Amino acid sequence: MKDDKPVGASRRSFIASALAGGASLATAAGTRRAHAADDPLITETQDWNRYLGDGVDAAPYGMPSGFEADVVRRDVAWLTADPVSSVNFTPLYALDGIITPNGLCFERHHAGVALIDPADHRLMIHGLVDTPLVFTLADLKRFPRENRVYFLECAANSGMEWRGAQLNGCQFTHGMLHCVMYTGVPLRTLLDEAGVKTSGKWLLAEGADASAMTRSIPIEKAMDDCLVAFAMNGEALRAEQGYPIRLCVPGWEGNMWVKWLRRLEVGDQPWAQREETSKYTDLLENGIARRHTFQMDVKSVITSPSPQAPVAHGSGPLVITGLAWTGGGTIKRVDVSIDGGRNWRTARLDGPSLPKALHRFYLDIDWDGSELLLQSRAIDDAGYIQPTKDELRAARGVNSIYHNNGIQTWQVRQDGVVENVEVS
Ligand SMILES: Nc1nc2c(c(=O)[nH]1)N[C@H]1C(S)=C(S)[C@@H](COP(=O)(O)O)O[C@H]1N2
Ligand SMILES: [Mo]
Repeated sequence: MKDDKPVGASRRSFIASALAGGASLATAAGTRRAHAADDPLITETQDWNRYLGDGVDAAPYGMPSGFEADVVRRDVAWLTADPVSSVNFTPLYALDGIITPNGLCFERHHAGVALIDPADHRLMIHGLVDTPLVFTLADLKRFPRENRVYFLECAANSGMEWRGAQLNGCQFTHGMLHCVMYTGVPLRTLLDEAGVKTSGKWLLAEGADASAMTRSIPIEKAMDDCLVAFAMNGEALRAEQGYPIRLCVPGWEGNMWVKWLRRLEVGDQPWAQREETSKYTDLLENGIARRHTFQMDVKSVITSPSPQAPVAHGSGPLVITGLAWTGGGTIKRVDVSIDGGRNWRTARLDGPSLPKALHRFYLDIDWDGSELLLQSRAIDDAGYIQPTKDELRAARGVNSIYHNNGIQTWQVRQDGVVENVEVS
C-alpha cells in the first residue's frame, strides 16, 4: 500500500485540477487554512467528546441521524382530494448513489396501505392454465430466488409539468420514482408451475388492497423479466410497498407493479373494460389516445443543485449530480448543459450501470458565480435521446398526463437559489 497518496494530497491535487486559475486556488486553500487555525470546533472540547453516547440497544431498528430530519417523503396538498387515494414523493434532491432507502420510497395508493399478516396472504394463479395453484408466502420462499435492482416510475411522474414549469423541486417534478434491490421469484417460474395454455396471451394481476387494483400484462413480458418480490434492499417489503408480496414489471410504468399481489389470471385478451389499463392512455391533440404505452422512456434529472438543494457555498468547485434511467435497458451517456442547452458536456457516470435501474451521473465544475441554466439529457443503449419539453409537446400536445420525459431546466441564480424554469 506504499503507493497510496495521503488523502490530503489527493484532495489538493483534485482541487488544483478542478480549478481553472491559480488565483482561485489560493483563495480556496487559504480559506480552509484560516478556518483550521482558530476554529473552536477544533480547539474546544465539544459535548459529543465529553459525554457517553447511547448504548447499543437504544434503537433496535436504526433511524437516520436527527440532523437529517428534513429528508422525508412529501405530498402536494392540492393534488388529490384525500390522503387515501394519493401519492407522496421521494426526496431525490437529498439522495446520492442509485438505491432509494426503504423509508423514502414514494407511495402511490388507490385505497390506502393494506395491512396483511403474511400468514393470511395467498397468491392464486388461475385462468388459462393446466393446474390452478395457490401459494402462501412460505411456499414462494421455497422456489429459487433472484436479486435484481430496478427503478419504478409512476407513469404520471412529471405529469404536472406538461403545460409549463410548475412545482419547485425535483422531489415534486420527478419524485414518483424509486430504485430498489428486490429479492423474489421470477414470475416465469410460478407460471411454468401452473402451466400456461397456448391460448394464454395476457395476465391480469390483482392486489389485495381495498381498491383490488388490477392491470393487464402481456404474457411475453410476464415470462421475460417480471419478479414476484418479497424483499426490498435486503429486508421484507415495507407495508407501503405491498407487504408481503408485490409484482415487479421492470422498465414498465409503476401502475403495473401490483402491490399486495393476490391473484394472477391468465386470459386470451386484456381486461381493458374493468381495470386500470383503460385509464392509462395518452390523449393526443387529434383526440386519439395512445394505448399500451407500457415502457418508460429515457429520462434524467439533475437532483443537486435543484430548488430544494440550493448552492450554499458560493463560486468555486461545484458538484452537479443527477439520475438517468430508461425502461429500455441501460444508460449509455448523459450530457449536462450549464447554459440552457446551447453547449453540452458529457457527464461522468458513477456506480453500477444495471438494466432498468437508475444511473448516477456527475459533472464537477468550477462555478464562476454567474447564473446557470442547468439541464441534463440522457441517451440509452438503444440510441434513444431524451427530448426537450417543446419537442415532446409538438409530438403529443398538452392533453397528456403520462409519460412526460422532457428535459428539465433549473435556473441557478448568483445567490445560489434554484428555480424550476423553462427555456426555448
Ligand atoms: N394493489 C395496488 N397496487 C398498486 C397501486 C395500488 O394502489 N394498489 N398503485 C400503483 C401505482 S399507480 C404505482 S405508481 C405504484 C407505486 O408503487 P410504490 O407505492 O411502491 O411507490 O404501485 C402500483 N401498484
Ligand atoms: Mo402510478
